[in-house]
Amino acid sequence: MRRYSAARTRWRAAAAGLAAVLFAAGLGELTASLLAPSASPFAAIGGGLIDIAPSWAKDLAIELFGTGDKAALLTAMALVAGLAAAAAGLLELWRRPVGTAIFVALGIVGAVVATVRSDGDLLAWLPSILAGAAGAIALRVLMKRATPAAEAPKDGPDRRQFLVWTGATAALGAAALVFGNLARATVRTVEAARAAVRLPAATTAAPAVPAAAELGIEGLAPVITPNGEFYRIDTALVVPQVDAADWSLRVHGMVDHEVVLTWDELLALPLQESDITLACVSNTVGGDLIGNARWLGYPVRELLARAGVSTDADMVLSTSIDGFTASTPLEALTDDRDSLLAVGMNGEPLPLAHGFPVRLVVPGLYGYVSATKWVTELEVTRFDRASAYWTSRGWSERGPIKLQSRIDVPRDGRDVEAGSSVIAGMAWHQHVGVDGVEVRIDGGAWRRAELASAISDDTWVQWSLPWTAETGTHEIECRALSVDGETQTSTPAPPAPDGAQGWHRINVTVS
Ligand SMILES: Nc1nc2c(c(=O)[nH]1)N[C@H]1C(S)=C(S)[C@@H](COP(=O)(O)O)O[C@H]1N2
Ligand SMILES: [Mo]
Repeated sequence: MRRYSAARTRWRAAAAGLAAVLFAAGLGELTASLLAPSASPFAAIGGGLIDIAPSWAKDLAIELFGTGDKAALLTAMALVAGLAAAAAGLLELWRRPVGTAIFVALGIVGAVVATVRSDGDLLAWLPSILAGAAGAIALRVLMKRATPAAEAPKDGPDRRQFLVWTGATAALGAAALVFGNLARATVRTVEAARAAVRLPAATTAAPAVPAAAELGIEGLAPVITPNGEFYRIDTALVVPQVDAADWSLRVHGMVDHEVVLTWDELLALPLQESDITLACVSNTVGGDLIGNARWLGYPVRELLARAGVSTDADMVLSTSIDGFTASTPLEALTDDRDSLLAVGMNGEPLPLAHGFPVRLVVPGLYGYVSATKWVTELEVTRFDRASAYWTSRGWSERGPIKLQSRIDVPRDGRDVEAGSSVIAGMAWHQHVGVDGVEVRIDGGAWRRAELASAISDDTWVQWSLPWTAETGTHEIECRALSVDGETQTSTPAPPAPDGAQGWHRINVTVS
């Protein structure tokens, strides 16, 4: 047997902590996958962190990671969990039972957060409590084997025994993690329910997309964004699983009579199809948190008319199954625009991540004040009586989408071959309309680009300009002109509080 070494014991304690946390996480995920996906300790604590994080942290996360913000959060949480677990191992070595107490405490925190965040899920606390207890017990058991036996303190622990026990614990945990995620993926009842949905044809179909709306330039965003490429932004760490058969929408508040709508009732109503470009207020100048789809849904205007809206009301607070809320100016839901209670996206039921079974889509407003996914409630109210998820976190109360344009071709920073070339991009000012786009090179004169056919004022539009590229480095800028006479401002502004602005400017090298 090797001589007992304090340094080696510290490594063993840290390893015991890591194995214990893997074991705990595995058990937590496995039970959550069988009970409720949102009750997984990771999802509960991550979701809680998203809710309590200050706005600047969320803005930064979206700016840095875009739609990868959730993967970034999970990676960071895994790293922190690993470090905390190693620390718990060391603390158990030096100040027993502080390490095991940390596991128990984290389990309790997870259970409380999961319970608070769950929609009446009676067992939401269970995965976290099991995980905390499993972690504490695993740490106890492994630490016994990491430290010398009381009867032979000079000999040190049995090295082989420690390795076998720790390895087995970690392997069990990893297997449970993998199995838990597989189980969740194969259960997928809501994905199956979605696959079985047959949407009715639209009573009012959208006109065909004009052939001249799509310039077909390589590298230019297509005028209709395929569902798989559509940006996704939301606060839901785990995509809510709402079966259409269980879905209903309640319209209440300042109305003459409450209306409750089930999925079957909704599909039986005359549905309308409309091409609408959705944009996120967090989109930076030149960014890609914007997409255009053909939506199928019931006009919100008709639904509100059925409920009878009080003349005192000026806002509709929509609520998602996951607790997210948006406050939409009433007039945007009652005027003649195509605000939809949408069930279809580009000819399919809504993808789960985009709000299956039902979401709101409102032309002209950023998503945070309008596009509630997994929507279950519309409360007719007033701006001075209620506020919503983002507006209570400092974002502007009204969220009209700003006049914007972007250069897609050539890509910023790319090399361009000298000679005849093309500059192309997108421009948008939803529910107002784009009248033109101008481009200038190296600060020279503005030149009018050719505008593709717009699908409608509610959608973005492609533009292009032939360019004879001369050797050297060049700066290219664009600005859009609005149907209402506005010229896109050069004054830059960050996304908060009401959307980014300024000209998109790129630099390329021609050789
Ligand atoms: N339930 C729920 N709906 C939501 C959000 C959310 O966080 N939760 N985010 C909103 C925001 S900020 C935007 S920009 C759009 C994005 O819709 P998409 O993910 O389908 O592109 O959804 C909106 N609807
Ligand atoms: Mo957004």
